Amino acid sequence: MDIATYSLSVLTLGFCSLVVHTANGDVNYSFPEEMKRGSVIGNIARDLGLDVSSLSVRKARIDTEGNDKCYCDINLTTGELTIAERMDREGLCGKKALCVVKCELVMENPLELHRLNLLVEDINDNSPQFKKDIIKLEIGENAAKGTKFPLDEATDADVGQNSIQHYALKENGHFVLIVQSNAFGAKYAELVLDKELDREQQQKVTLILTAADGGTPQRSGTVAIHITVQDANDNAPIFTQALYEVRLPENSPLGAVVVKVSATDADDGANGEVTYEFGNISEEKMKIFSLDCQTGEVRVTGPVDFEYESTYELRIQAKDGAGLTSYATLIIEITDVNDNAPVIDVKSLNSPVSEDALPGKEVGIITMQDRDSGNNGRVRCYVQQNVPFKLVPSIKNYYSLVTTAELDREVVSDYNITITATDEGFPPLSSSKHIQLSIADINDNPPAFEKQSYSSRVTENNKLGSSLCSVIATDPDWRQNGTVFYSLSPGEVNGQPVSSFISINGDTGVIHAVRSFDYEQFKSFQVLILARDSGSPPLSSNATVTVFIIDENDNSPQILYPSLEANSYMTEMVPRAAHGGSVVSKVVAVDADSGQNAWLSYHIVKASDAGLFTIGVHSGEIRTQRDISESDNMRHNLVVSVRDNGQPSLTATCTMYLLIADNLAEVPELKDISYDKHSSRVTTYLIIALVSVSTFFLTFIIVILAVRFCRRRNPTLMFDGAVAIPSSYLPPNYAEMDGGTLHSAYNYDTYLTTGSRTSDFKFVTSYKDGTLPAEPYLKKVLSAGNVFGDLGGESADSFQVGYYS
Ligand SMILES: *[C@@H]1O[C@H](CO)[C@@H](O)[C@H](O)[C@H]1NC(C)=O
Ligand SMILES: *[C@@H]1O[C@H](CO)[C@@H](O)[C@H](O)[C@H]1NC(C)=O
Ligand SMILES: *[C@@H]1O[C@H](CO)[C@@H](O)[C@H](O)[C@H]1NC(C)=O
Ligand SMILES: *[C@@H]1O[C@H](CO)[C@@H](O)[C@H](O)[C@H]1NC(C)=O
Ligand SMILES: *[C@@H]1O[C@H](CO)[C@@H](O)[C@H](O)[C@H]1NC(C)=O
Ligand SMILES: CC(=O)N[C@H]1CO[C@H](CO)[C@@H](O)[C@@H]1O
Repeated sequence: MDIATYSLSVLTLGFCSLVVHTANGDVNYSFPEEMKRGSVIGNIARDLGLDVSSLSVRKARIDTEGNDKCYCDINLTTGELTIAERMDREGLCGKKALCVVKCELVMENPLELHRLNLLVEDINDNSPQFKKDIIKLEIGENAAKGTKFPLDEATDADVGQNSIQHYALKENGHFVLIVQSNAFGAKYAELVLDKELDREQQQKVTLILTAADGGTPQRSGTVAIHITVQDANDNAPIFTQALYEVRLPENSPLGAVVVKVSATDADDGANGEVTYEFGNISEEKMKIFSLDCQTGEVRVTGPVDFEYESTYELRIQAKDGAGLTSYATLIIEITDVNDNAPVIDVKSLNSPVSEDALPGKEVGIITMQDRDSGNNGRVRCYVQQNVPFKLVPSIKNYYSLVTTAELDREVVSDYNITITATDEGFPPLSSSKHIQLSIADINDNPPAFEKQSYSSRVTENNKLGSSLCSVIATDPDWRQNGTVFYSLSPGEVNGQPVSSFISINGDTGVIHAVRSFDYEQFKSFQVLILARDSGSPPLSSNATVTVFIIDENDNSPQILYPSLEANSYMTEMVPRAAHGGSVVSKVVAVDADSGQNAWLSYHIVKASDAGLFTIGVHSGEIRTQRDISESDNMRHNLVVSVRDNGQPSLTATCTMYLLIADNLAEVPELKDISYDKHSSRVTTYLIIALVSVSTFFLTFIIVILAVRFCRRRNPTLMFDGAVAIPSSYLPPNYAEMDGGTLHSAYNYDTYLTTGSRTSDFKFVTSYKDGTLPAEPYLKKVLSAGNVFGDLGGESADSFQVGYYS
């Protein structure tokens, strides 16, 4: 038989027994669920009053109605009802309050059927349970207090007291729990916001919810509630500093980062995105600084000049995505850099400066300015070396330029003054300025002659207007103060005005002769030349010009003896006893010229007896050549020529008459010697006069010498060795040194150097000497004697008066 057929037969059978048993009554057993297999529920035989031994005979067994599973079994030997299968109340009955499992006891022979009611009692074998492990909630942080959030209920398979009795929430700061029952009586919980959430403080809140049943022991189930706090834009950006203070050196390069400001916003997402911008900034500052709106970096975009603006104050705004803003202040202090060189400014300059300005005179006012500050702006200034100027600090940054020494335009007429100013920055900057200062002239220099004395030689008989020499005086002063004019100092030469001798060209200084000079008249003269500048008042200086006149052979020798007019009267007597070589006479001649021109030589040109007489070439002495014999003629005449040594030479001739006799009585033909009675008489007078003058002169000299001798120990005879020629015959220029070929001018100089002690004396002497006229021979000698007498002995030593012999 298959299962279906069996079931049908049992069902049919059971229906029949159900009816039977209904008549016999039920047996109820109550026991907790989940009893072990084999656990004894009760003794069915005893409860039904059946004989135990008959059970197995009568094939007693437990059946269920229909297909229901049979959870019990019967021990045939003891009659006990045992658990044959685990019985889960929740599985058999679910939420039913009473769980009854029905089965039947069937016995055969006779068929006997007993209904059994098995009442399964609940035990707390199920815990409350939530649907999910985690409950996720999203709550905005701006949710108000008291807001309720329903939660899913928990479930518990147990019933009655063993089902969920209460909920509990783990202690937390924000939420409390209230428990509600729904329409079906199920309990559920609601979260109530007790304290507002702050996302910025706590982004997530985790709660533990516990559901507990009422069984013993109690069972519970938990669930985690994860609450995500959702952001609200409840925070404005906040700067890290309310006030940023930075120092920025001036001239910072473009793009340099000044500072980086930063603000944070606690909000999330767009609400927390901060952008920066300048708050209410002027155009001007805008050009200098830029602000990166994303990074908050402030950069330099324009020229930063401390001297223009030393502090900048900027307001910076930070804004989040939703428009909340906050502000910070940025103060940029610009620090000085030594980028400005000092500036030198000449405020005033007194140029030109007069050269007579005293040291310390202010010639200009100068300012020094440096736009930098502190040490960078502290200026030191100085004037370059080697100019007589310095800077004297005055008020503030004003300086006076003053002279430090006396100025002289003639030495330096223009100054190139360099003023240098240096500041004390690091590195220092400096600048300099050139000032042109010129010095104004003062007529402070007289003209200066090249030489204090000039001399010029001019040959006598010069042409009129011939130039003698030129003088030059220089004057270093400026323009008319230095323009020199020459003039002759008014004076006299030999009683005549200087201007009648020479003239001077006022511009060139060339001196011209105005007349023809005569050496025999004067040998030299001296004039004073003036040089005057054209300043006001003018300054002048002087120099002496000595004009020496050079002799020319313009005078022929002049024979003094024998006189040219001499006749036989002037015959010389030669004693008969005269031996050879004895002097019988002498030709005396002078020459007004000097030097070579006056160097005379004597020659016999014609003689009546050629062998008897000779003449000393230089002395003019006529000597016998041999002893005079009886046979010689009594009368002789010699023609003597006297020649000077000039170029060309000039000559003069005379005739000498010689008579060989011991006395005049012997001369019978004396009367033959023709002569002019008148001239003879004149000659006689002349001789007498000369002799007397000479005698007077000699007496005078002797007196003077005696006086001298009394005063001095070593008197010196002045005319020592002079030939006994009448001194009145001395020619004007005849005073000469030994070796008389010297030129008169040199001669003259010699006198001066040996004889003079002062130049004044020299001047006076030479003037007198040189300008003495030729005629008064005696006077000349006298004055010469006076002069030398004044000079004293030693000068007289070198003085000789004589002629060549
Ligand atoms: C047994 O249980 C049934 C219902 O399940 C009830 O009607 C009957 O009265 C009970 N009998 C006894 C003796 O308790
Ligand atoms: C901006 O600043 C100027 C002066 O600096 C002021 O006059 C002006 O009112 C300010 N504007 C705002 C919007 O603050
Ligand atoms: C002054 O000196 C400066 C620099 O040394 C020079 O350039 C200038 O030519 C000078 N001026 C005169 C007038 O010397
Ligand atoms: C010449 O010097 C005078 C002062 O002695 C002065 O006043 C004048 O200006 C000077 N002349 C020139 C051209 O420098
Ligand atoms: C010539 O110059 C000197 C000084 O050099 C002076 O003493 C004298 O008076 C001047 N003479 C004349 C005439 O100017
Ligand atoms: C089939 C079965 O379980 N029989 C048991 C009945 O009870 C007696 C005594 O308790 C046991 O010995 C049997 O094994």
